[in-house]
Amino acid sequence: MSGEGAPVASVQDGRGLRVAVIAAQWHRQVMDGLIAGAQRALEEYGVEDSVLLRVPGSFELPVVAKRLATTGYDAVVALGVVIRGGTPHFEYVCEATSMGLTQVSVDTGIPIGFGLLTCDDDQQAVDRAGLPGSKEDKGFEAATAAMDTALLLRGLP
Ligand code: DLZ
Repeated sequence: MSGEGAPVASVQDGRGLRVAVIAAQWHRQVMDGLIAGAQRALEEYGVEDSVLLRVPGSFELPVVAKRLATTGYDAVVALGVVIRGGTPHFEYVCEATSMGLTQVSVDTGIPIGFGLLTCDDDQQAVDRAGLPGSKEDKGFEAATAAMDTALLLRGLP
């Protein structure tokens, strides 16, 4: 189910990790797929300490990510779906969210898995949602990226 060029995942031992998953509430079916993919990744890594929080929309992901990243979580997984509409709103939400998450991650040193789908239409989102028939599983990918990075950082001075 991974896209071409996606890294070959190898399951690591994430038992000591505290992981927070934050998920926006727009586009419910696709979000359900992303959340399920992220939770499956946490299960495969054996994560025993995790939380799932819902935020109103993708724009709210960075501020909640910052709180979690500064209160003891080792990794945050940010999930959202933004579908292009007829106004420039899409660009504003996508840019603000991705810049905000980058800033939080770099400023705090806590990895944030980037599970924000920015799509032209519903089909592109479904294709990436890890649902039956989807081509990719971006929730799973974002979670494994965050956990792999947290484990990597643990081994660095
Ligand atoms: C307002 C809005 C719109 C039009 N579209 C989306 C979307 O496709 N995906 C998403 O996650 N959120 C959307 N939002 C909500 C904004 O992210 C935000 O929650 C509101 O502007 C309130 O701050």
